[in-house]
This record gives sequence, structure tokens and C-alpha cells, in this order.
Amino acid sequence: MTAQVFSRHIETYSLWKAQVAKEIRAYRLWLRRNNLFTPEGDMRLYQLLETLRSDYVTIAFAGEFSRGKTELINAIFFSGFGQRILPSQAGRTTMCPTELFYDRETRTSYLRLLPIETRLTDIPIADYRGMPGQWVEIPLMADNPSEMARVMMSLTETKVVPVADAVKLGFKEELLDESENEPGKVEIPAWRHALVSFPHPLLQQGLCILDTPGLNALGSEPELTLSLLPQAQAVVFVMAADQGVTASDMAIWNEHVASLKDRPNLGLYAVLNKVDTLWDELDSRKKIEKALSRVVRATSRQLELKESDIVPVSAKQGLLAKVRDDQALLLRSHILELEKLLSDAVLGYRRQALWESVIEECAAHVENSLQLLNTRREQLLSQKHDLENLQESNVEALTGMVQKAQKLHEEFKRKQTALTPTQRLMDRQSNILQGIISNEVISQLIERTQGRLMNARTTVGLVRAMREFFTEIDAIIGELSHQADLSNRMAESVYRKFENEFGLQRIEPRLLPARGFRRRLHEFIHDADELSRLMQIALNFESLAVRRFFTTTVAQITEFLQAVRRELHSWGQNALAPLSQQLASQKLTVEQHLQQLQNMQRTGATAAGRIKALNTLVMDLDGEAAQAAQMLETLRSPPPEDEDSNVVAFSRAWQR
Ligand SMILES: Nc1nc2c(ncn2[C@@H]2O[C@H](COP(=O)(O)OP(=O)(O)OP(=O)(O)O)[C@@H](O)[C@H]2O)c(=O)[nH]1
Ligand SMILES: [Mg+2]
Repeated sequence: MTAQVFSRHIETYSLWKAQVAKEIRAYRLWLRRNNLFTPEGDMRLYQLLETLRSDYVTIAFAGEFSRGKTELINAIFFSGFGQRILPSQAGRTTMCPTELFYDRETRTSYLRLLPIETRLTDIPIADYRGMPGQWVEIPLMADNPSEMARVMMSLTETKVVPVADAVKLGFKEELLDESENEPGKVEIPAWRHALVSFPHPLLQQGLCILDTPGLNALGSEPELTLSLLPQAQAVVFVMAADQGVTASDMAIWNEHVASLKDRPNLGLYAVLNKVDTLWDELDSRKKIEKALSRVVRATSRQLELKESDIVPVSAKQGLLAKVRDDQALLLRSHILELEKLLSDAVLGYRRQALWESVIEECAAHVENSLQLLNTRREQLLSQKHDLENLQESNVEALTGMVQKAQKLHEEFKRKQTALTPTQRLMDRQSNILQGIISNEVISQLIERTQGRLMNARTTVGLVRAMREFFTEIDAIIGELSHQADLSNRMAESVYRKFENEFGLQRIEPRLLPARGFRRRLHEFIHDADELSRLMQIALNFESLAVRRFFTTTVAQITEFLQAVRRELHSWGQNALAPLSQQLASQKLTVEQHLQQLQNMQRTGATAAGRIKALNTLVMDLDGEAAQAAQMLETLRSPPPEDEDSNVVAFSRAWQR
């Protein structure tokens, strides 16, 4: 059925993820079976599985007040309820950013509301997520649509406060409505943020939807612009077709959305909603379509966005058509075109991100193991060859072979010992790397900046203090990148040394993404810097707003650095793993052979039995290698929907 575009795509995506997870789990068992298990390697594979498991796909809706963002969400995702679930009727303004998802930890349905007064603290929303006690929680009954819709009305709640209090909370006075009943007071949103969890099939499969209010919410919640929007896989900017791009649309676009255009792994789309207001009984459809393409062209020019990324739709008629199962109206609403564009984009980008963060590394791991098996195979064949040359009950020759195996065994032991100081060197290097961005260094920097912010007397001074913070953090990451480069070269030379001196197979070490660290930070600094500039222009840079902006920025950077530290730690632990694994594997094969030869010496058995056993071993090994090759192929095969996806060329992931 056409109305199932999203569900179908999400389902295919989930199946693909399940398949990848299954392969990784099978590979973990395979490693144990083939004596290639190491605790660090296994831990890493477990972490990659967790990354897959905790994967969310996010679509965010942004735009000016009353353009139909919420109606669009109702139409695309929740028409199955047969009624509006989120409040999008006339006069029902979404008052706070709302995230809809399924809470997989608690597996419960709820609406959680964060009181607006929490803006007076310095705590960013991200930290409040971990403090359920700070939210007002209302249970949801997912099987009762009208009850759900009633509870969701809380998203539109406002409260009346004195102007001074509203300003303290970060609102701009000129944008607030005066209270009808209490002159001198103004109306502000009651809530700062909302989290909605319920077991809708799409949400259960990891979809997360972010609805944002128009009305200057983006301006007063820096976290939205700095973190929530950039983390989405698709951002939909909603405007009204009958108005085109208005000045206030343009302001929101420039300040909060346009910078997302160049983000890797994020699709940015514009929607011209309410096309039904242009439907006119007297005008022919052709004429209306023509008028629409003119609006699309003009929008494309103004937003500097491709025409194919701009979709005219009617959310209202789309919802109606789905609820009434009216196919003609559904087509006319163009809602399915938007659904197709969005589902292709989000899933394509998300897959690519998973490819980079999980699959590439896993595949490299499997390839390494295959090489190890190959070496093992050669060892077994050479053992067999030696035995075949052994004359019947030739005691002397057997003694010679035992001695050879013993020597080889000693040699591997020595090589393994030689790895210990090298591991120490890598540990030291990993500590140096982690030290560059240690908690201590960063806390001191934050404290220094806080002092500068306190002492700044003017807006310009405040912005300068923020800039200095960015410069210093950039210098720190610059040093980190430099050291990461050195570490990579060190790892490479260790690998070449072992390859040359110990005759190990050529393996490429896992390298640190030295330049990637800097790129990720630059993206963030660019957004934050741009935002601070715009805040300055908007003269909204009062000290509280600056403090909140700063704490959000700090929270983001801290989170980024924590992730980098984890990456560095894992690198330090795993950098030499392929080498030690190769030595351990070869040593084990020699050890087993030695035991068998000594057995033969003791029992006077002929070589024939051992040759037969070796043949079986080689055959088993070939079977195991075939399995690993199959895993590799499954891991790397593109998901089924990919062929018709016009958004992301999967092969691009290879070029990074
Ligand atoms: N004619 C028409 N009206 C629409 C359409 N989509 C939404 N509306 C109306 O526009 C108004 C605003 O819709 P919402 O979905 O609440 O808009 P929003 O962008 O979420 O607005 P805020 O939450 O205030 O930022 C409501 O009265 C809707 O009924 C549409 O496709 N056609
Ligand atoms: Mg809304």
C-alpha cells in the first residue's frame, strides 16, 4: 500500500541492521571456535553491536510559527490513529520542542515535560535527560487515541508571568503576547522541552521525530541549533505555499538551518505546505501546478536549495485523505512524495553512518582473521610436508623434527616477549594523547573562560571571551591531531618492523582518525561561532543567555571529547592486537604439532595417523574460512532498498 512508504523503508532498514548484528554475533562465536578470541577484541565487537542496537534515526521539523509542522507530523507518521494526535488545530501552537520516540530502556509510554523555570539553571537539556525527577510525567495510553490527544494538549500550555521574569527566562519582550486578563504580564510557554515515548511501530524501530515550535524557540534554546538539529538525519524546513519565503522564514533559515546544508550525513529539505489554499475551483489544475512550480523555483533561489529538495504539499489534506482512505486526495496532497524523499534520505544517511562507524571496522576485523587462518593453513601444510618425508619409524628424523618444532616454539615465545615493550610504548603514547584532552586541562580552560565571561562588560567582550575559548580548544585539538599523526606513524613502523624482522604477514594497523577529530570540532565551532555572532546581532546577548549558550557549548564539547577519549583508549588497547594475535595463532599451531610429534616419539606411532589428522584440520579450516568469507560478504552487501535510493551512493562510504 502506498500509504506505508515510511513503515516499509524503516522495516527494511531494521531487517538489514538485524542481519548485520547477527553476522557480528556469529563472528564472535567463530573467533572463539578458531582460538582467535581476545578479551579486548571481543569487547570492541560488543561495543559495535551496542552502537547498532542504540541506533536512532531522527527527522526534525523546523520553521516559523503556524506553517503546519505539527500537522505534517500527524499526517506522515500518525494518521493510523484516525485523528490528530499532536495538537495542530487552529490556535494550538506547539509551545516547546517535542521529541517523539520509544524509550527502549523503560519500555513505557509517557509524556515528560521539563518546566520552563529550569532555564534559570545552567544545566543543559542533555543533562536533564538523565534526571527523570526534574520532569513532570504523565502516563500515556497508546491504545486510546482520543485520550492520547487530550494529554498531548499539554504541549500547548502557557503561563502568565511578569515581563521581567519572562526576560530572565530568555524571552524577548517584543515577541510575547500580553495577557488578556492580567495587564502588564505576558504569556510564556509552560514547558521548556517535552519527551514523548509510546510503542508506535515506527518509533519502536528506532525512529525519533523532533517537532520544534516557531516563535523564537530556536533563538532561546541554543541546544536545538547546536545539537538537536545537526544530529538529525533529515531536517525539514516548513513554509506556507501561499506566502512563499517570508522575511521571518528567511531569518530562521539563515540563523538556524542554512548551515546544515553542507553537513555530511544530513539531508535538508524545504516544504511548501498548505498547497490546498491555492486550489481553486475556477482555476484549472494545470494553472495551479504552474503557479506552484513558480513558487518552488523562487524558493530554490532564495534558500539556495535544489528544486528537487523542495516539496509542495498539503499536510491537512494528506491527513484527511489517509484517515478517509481517499486515494485521489492523497495523490493531490503530494504527501507521499515527501515521505519517499525523507525515508530514502534518512535511511541512506543513517546506513552510511553505520557503515563508517561499525561495518568497515568489523569487516577489517574479519579480513584480518581470514589472513590468520591462511597463515595457519600454510603452517599445517608445511608440517604435513615434513611428515610425508619422514621414513617409516625413522627415530632420528623424528627427533630432528621435534627439535625443529621446539626451536620454532621458542622463537615465537621470544617474538611474543618482544611485543611487550612495544605494547608499553603504545600505552604511553595513548596516555599522552588522552592527557592532551584530560578532564583537568579542559576544566581549567572552562574555568578561565567563565572568569572572562564574568568580567566582560560589553556584548563585544562576551563574544570575544567565547571566541577565545574556541581558539584555545582548537589549539588543543590541533596538538591532539599532531600527536595522533605521530602515533599512527609509530604504529605503522612497528607493524613494518614485525613484518620484516619476524616474517609476519603484512597487515595494516588500525589508524586514528587524526584529521577527523579536527574536522568534527571545526564543524561544531563553526555553528557555535555563527550562532554567537547572530545572537550578538540580535542584541539578545544578555548575560543569562550567554551563560546558557556557554554551558550548552561546553556540554557539547565535553561530550565530543569524552567520545574522543574513548576512541583513544580503545585504540591504545587494540593497536597491536592483530600482531599479537598472529603470533599467538602461529605459536599455538606449532605447540599442537610439537605435542603430537612428542606423542609419536613416546608411542612409536607412524606418521600416517598424524598426516590424516592434519588433512582433517586443513579441511575444517577451509570450512571455517569459507564461513568467514561469507560473513564478510554479508556484512558488505548493500541493503536491498539501496538500488532504488537516489539519495546516497553507498559506494561513497569506501572513498572516505
Ligand atoms: N489549509 C491548510 N491548513 C493547514 C495545513 N497544515 C496546517 N494547517 C493549519 O495551519 C495551522 C498551523 O498548523 P500547525 O501544524 O499547528 O503549525 P506549526 O508549524 O506546528 O505551528 P507552531 O506549532 O505554532 O510552530 C493550523 O490551523 C492547521 O490546521 C494545510 O496543509 N492546509
Ligand atoms: Mg506545531
